[in-house]
Amino acid sequence: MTGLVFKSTGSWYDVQVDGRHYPARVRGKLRLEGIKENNPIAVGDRVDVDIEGHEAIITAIQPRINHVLRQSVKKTGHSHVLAANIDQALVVATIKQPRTSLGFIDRFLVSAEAFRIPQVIVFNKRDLLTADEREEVNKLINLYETTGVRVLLMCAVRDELEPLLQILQGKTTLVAGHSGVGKSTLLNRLSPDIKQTVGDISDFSNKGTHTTTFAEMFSLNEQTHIIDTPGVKEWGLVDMTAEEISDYFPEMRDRRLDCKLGARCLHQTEPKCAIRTAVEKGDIAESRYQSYLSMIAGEDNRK
Ligand SMILES: Nc1nc2c(ncn2[C@@H]2O[C@H](COP(=O)(O)OP(=O)(O)OP(=O)(O)O)[C@@H](O)[C@H]2O)c(=O)[nH]1
Ligand SMILES: [Zn+2]
Repeated sequence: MTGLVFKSTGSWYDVQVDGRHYPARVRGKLRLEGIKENNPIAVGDRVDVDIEGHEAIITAIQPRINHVLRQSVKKTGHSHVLAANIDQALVVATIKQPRTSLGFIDRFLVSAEAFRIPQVIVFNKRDLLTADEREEVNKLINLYETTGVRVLLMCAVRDELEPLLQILQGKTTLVAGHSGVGKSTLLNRLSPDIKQTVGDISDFSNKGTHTTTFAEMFSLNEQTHIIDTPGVKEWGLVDMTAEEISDYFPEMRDRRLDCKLGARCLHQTEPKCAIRTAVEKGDIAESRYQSYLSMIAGEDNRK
């Protein structure tokens, strides 16, 4: 039988089989091609299971369409699979109370792009914006839409959820956001289950450390899933070289072929750089270029 992994603590799993949830464990040592860890089962994985009484036994991990890595908590250089089989990645951001930095948004988008996952931005707390701030957010919406991102401006406490539900329907969406942006407010409104299940986390907390950094999946309906990622500050830019980062800025990807130094150009001070020329002409947004520079410098703009 096939099961879908909703929760993974590294030793126990919550697996849905035929619409029912089972606590699950692994029999033997499972490996997945290209992954060094043993039993690299992640939220979103499809697994082969046997049902034994009230428990499910995972016997194999099915091939993935993709996965997202996060760096190890202890910064040992190892990375873990945070979630698998993701259709899109959504970041909740705010212009104020608190302000999400563009560096954080860009880093999120670039990381998703590197895993070939389409992106969505929800700018929340629309109700708090002054006319000037509204104009600022409209410019950002325009900027991100031209780079191929879907963008919604909303008020999580009041708005109809229909436009967001349309974006989510039929997909598995990884959701991230800084503390305070209204992610919980939004998720709880999307599904009453989410609050309940969040309260259940203590069942798992004594079975593994770092519980708060585990991703968890919720169903909105049979075809629609949300993966909440508390540890999102740690994901992305894993194993990425400076040379490849501009490949994950869609507006830089094609232009960089025109740089005089070709693939060796890092678009900093090199001569005849097509990216810098495009920034000077206003064809690439200054804020995106600054995010790029900060990423290749290895700066931590996960705030
Ligand atoms: N004015 C306004 N307040 C909002 C909106 N959405 C959420 N809030 C408020 O913002 C605060 C933070 O919301 P949360 O949903 O807890 O934010 P979070 O992103 O989950 O943050 P953590 O719980 O810290 O992870 C709460 O007081 C919410 O009521 C909104 O659209 N407008
Ligand atoms: Zn260049």
